[in-house]
Amino acid sequence: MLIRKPGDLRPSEITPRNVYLRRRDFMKAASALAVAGGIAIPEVHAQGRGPKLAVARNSPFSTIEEPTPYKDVTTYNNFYEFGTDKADPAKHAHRLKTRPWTVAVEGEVKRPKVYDVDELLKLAALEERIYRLRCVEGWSMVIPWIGFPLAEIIRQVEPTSRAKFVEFTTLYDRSRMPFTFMPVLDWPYVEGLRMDEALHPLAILCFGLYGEVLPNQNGAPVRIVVPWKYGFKSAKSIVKIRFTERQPRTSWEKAAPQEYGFYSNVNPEVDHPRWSQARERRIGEFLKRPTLLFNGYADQVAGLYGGMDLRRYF
Ligand SMILES: Nc1nc2c(c(=O)[nH]1)N[C@H]1C(S)=C(S)[C@@H](COP(=O)(O)O)O[C@H]1N2
Ligand SMILES: [Mo]
Repeated sequence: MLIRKPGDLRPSEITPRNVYLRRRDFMKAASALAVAGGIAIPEVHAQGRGPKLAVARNSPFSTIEEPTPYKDVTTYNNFYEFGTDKADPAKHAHRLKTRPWTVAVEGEVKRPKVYDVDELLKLAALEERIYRLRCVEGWSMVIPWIGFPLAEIIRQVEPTSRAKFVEFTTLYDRSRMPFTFMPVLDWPYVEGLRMDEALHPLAILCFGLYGEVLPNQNGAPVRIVVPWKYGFKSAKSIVKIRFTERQPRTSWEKAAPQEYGFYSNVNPEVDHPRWSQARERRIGEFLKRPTLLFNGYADQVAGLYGGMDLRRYF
């Protein structure tokens, strides 16, 4: 087994897709051998079901960690509009209608625009980014996302000098989202980033995973992925992107301000008031592993928070 030292994403860990593919071939060969020898090794990259999404280029930002199996990525989800159980989104999200779909980009910008999602999809070259996603509840996954930097769309709409934050509003459709009848959160689900966070090259607008369009339960047709923050910052099924002068009030902050801060950077040293954040369980693994500062992306993002007290701005 490959034992890795916990640490930051090092240049040696930045794997071009050809290496990832070679590793995949190796795994295939290994499982074929194992089958020949009578030992069953589960297919690492199970086939999905969605339409394919072509990836234009390799990303230098991918981790070489083994991706979590497709089945787990698409059946163990948080998407409270479809229920609070991990299995609920996969059961109920087929009710979401993802076309036609528009995303309004507005607020403190010189060129506000309502984008059709298919137009948005073509705005920049799609890349595969294999990122860790770490949920505040203590589990984590490694997912081959498909998207492009959020910065690409920010550039297009030309934010004014007053734009200090970006607010993401997600779909609120009572007729298709059965759990929005329950006051679990103040719907619609709203998340936010500071402008420099949104402009960071690791933050992506995401349309797919595992080479296919996003399954509904993972936030179709468009979501964000912000890999150094707890999973809830990665808002799904986005309908509005608004640039603001004031820090947006997010759904989770409204629900429990002492538990969920605006920043919510993954930080093993800052506990959630009800549990420790020091360790996490990678889905599919038995033993817990230490959680890394900024989810392992400290080399790239720590500079955004220079001089900030991360216990206060949690
Ligand atoms: N609209 C919306 N977005 C959401 C959520 C949600 O409940 N509603 N859950 C968040 C949480 S808590 C996590 S951990 C991630 C999970 O993403 P995944 O199911 O694709 O792994 O989505 C985030 N985005
Ligand atoms: Mo989460």
